[in-house]
Amino acid sequence: MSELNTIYLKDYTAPSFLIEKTTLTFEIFPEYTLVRSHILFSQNPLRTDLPTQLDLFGVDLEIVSLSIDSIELSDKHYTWVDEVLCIKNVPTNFLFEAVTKIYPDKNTSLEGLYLSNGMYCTQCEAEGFRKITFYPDRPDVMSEFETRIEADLNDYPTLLSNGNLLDSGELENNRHFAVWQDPFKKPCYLFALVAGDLDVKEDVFTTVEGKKVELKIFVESHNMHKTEFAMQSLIRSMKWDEERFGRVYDLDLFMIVAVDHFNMGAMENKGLNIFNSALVLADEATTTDAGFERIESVIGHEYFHNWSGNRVTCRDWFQLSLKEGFTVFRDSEFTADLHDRAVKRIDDVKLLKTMQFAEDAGPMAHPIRPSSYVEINNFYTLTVYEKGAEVVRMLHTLLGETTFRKGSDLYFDRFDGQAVTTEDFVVCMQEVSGLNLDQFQRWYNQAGTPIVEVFEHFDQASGKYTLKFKQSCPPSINQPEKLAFHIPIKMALMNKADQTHLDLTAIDEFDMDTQVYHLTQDEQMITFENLTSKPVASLLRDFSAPVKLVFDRPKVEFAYLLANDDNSFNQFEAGQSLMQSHLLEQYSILAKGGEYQMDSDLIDAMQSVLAHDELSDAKKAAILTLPNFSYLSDQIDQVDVDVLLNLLKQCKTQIAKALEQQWLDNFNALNDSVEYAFVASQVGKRSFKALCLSYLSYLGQYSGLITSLYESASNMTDRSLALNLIANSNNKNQKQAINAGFYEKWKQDTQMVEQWLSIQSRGESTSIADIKALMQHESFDIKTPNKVRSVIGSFAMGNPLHFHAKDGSGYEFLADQILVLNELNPQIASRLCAALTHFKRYDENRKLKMIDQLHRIDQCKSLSKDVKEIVTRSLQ
Ligand code: 0A1
Ligand code: ZN
Repeated sequence: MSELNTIYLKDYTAPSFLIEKTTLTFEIFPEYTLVRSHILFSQNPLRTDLPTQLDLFGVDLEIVSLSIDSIELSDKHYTWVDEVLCIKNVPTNFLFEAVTKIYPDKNTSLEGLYLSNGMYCTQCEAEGFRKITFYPDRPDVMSEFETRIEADLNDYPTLLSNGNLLDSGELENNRHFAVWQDPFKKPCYLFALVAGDLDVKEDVFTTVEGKKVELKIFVESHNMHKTEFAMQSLIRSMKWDEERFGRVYDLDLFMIVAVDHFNMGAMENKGLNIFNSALVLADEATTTDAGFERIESVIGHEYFHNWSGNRVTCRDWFQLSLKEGFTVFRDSEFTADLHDRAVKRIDDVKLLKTMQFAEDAGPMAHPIRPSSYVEINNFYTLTVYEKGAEVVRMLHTLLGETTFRKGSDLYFDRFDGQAVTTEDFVVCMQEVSGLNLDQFQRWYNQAGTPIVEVFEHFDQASGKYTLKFKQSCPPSINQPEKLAFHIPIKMALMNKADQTHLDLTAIDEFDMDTQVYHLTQDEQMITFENLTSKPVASLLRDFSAPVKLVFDRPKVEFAYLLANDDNSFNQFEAGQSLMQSHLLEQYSILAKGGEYQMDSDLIDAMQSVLAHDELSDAKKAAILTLPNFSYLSDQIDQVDVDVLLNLLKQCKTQIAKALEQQWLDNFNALNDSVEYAFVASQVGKRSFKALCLSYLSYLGQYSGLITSLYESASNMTDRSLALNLIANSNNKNQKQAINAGFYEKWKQDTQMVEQWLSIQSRGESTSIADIKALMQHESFDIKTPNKVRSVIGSFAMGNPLHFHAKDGSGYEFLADQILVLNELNPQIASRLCAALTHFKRYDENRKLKMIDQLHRIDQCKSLSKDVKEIVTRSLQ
């Protein structure tokens, strides 16, 4: 990566200057925005070298004037090279002022200040503030902010920023102003500003301390009817954080603004969260169950950041998982407490195993605390977020809820108002528990998914049972060797005769309180004596560590655990293991030209799940779903895409046939007409119903059932299920008619159009030509990330049949789009590259074609550092 400037964690130095206060004025005019900054700097007392050089970041700014202590600087007094404005010989304490001009209407990167449907809004994390004004744009420089906004009264009646409204009023020329003050010190990545013509949904939350907090959700007026769910989600989040984490809200006001143009899901700016509209706006007619759950969890996630991220923030961007891993853990617990804990765990682990494990095995593998980066935006990854949350979850598993809560209280108390590191977090957990977590820290510094191999042996004659664990971790880029991890293995040994658990009290390294076995060595062994029969081991319960468990055991044991394990998650895992071993066996047969053959034991096991009277509908749906294409391709060396897709199709068809009557009976029984509600029992029913119909759809004769579900659907979950199945079908005319009808009915609703585009792009019968046609549709816009994700992203990640077309046309198409987006929005372009970087997984022909496209992208002269970093790492 020679041409790229790499930033290293080891080079961290404390800032030279700190800030007492930042005062900003934004004068918004149609052609440009004038930003006046007034910043009080003082030398950092921690810097014993007494620095006199001020380094500020600035990108795409037009300088009108710069001054220090009211003395104007000419260009002789500073240099401005590669984003850094450098002023030499500054005093110890001084006032820095800058007037800069920016052009939000030309800002397609959606970082800094930009326009979305005529509304001004900001996105500053990670390094967007430097596109607003010159500033020490790093999270360990924290300041109070006072912000004045001036704009036209008619076009921008709503003027918002962080904190509390201090003043507002009218100005000449039909303009007006508002002044906001945020009393909490914060880094500039948490700064936000909004100016627009918005309606507001209001409510009040009374904290446990009796303080009334005003809650406001700002949206374009035509979206007001879609704000109630977000408001109730916010109220639930505030209450939950008080009860479960003892965290109380601190300002008098909490605001959310919905914007249509947003690179990510949402942003936790202090007191003024900005959300991608798709993650706030909801109602029964347009939002699926999955959509409601997502919105509730993201509202929670951003709200929880008020403590885990804002009150206690990150020292530098290498520590990103400090706030993100912890906050994802918190939002996941929120969902689990409110809904179905087992199903939430299953969903989270599925995401981890299908997507994060692939990241950990690919060219972008990095520890949850990376040691270097070129573009920090490339590190908002599944590893930092989801694996980061798993690492926090392991601490929770090791400590137990009560001690973990003590650790979290200590962390918030000790570091309130500071910018800290992941070590600071772990040390709090260590102090409250007395556990030595030195080895545990390796989870923060070593990339890759550890493999835990298990070997068991039972000797009937002596009644001796041994269980041996062996851990290893494959090499990653820059980390050829890994040291042993501290792996919590939650376990039980089940006595087959009466389904009781063996008493594990006497086992070394086993903690009875948490039911956790501590695996810390490369190899460890457990021995039991005096057993009359071989126990059935239920290992890694609740997926207690993000590892690959390899345990070659008889299939009958999986079937036993599927029927009897009292750990819901492991019951699910047993089912998945049975399906996976069948599919992998059949894959090798098909790959050698053989014929597919269904395994009757698998059908029996599925049948018993269907007949199980203690399993909820949601659990049945989860257990009976086959591992997906993406997960399976990771288990196969150089997968032949055609063989795997063909295998999945045949297997699903056989399952559909063998259990046809059950799918049909269950579908009919579940397809009732109760009034829609987003509650766990109904959500479970609908997900099981969806699975039944999906299997039936493989039999061909059920298209009538699918269309009638589409026509009679009273909610978006059913409607989108039917639409998905129709998108897979080859009946072109019917498909076209339904799609056209859908669009006509819903074209005014942005979220519906986005879902409609995405469903079509994932459809098995949607070719590249169809995708190109969708991009010509009036609803598509390449400058809107949601539309890009709906069409191009869904195609690349969710339409393997056509994306992996043998002639490479899918890859070429994606590379074309990446090159266009590279100029408009590098963040989005770089995210799309991921689909090309896993070429090592695929057969030789596809692999070479993907590499060709990566080279083609690499040749672009104006490649952004976002895309360059990904492409360079992949081709290394
Ligand atoms: N902190 C936000 C995620 C976020 C990150 C970067 C963004 O723009 C580049 C926007 C949002 C979260 O975790 O929700
Ligand atoms: Zn977050």
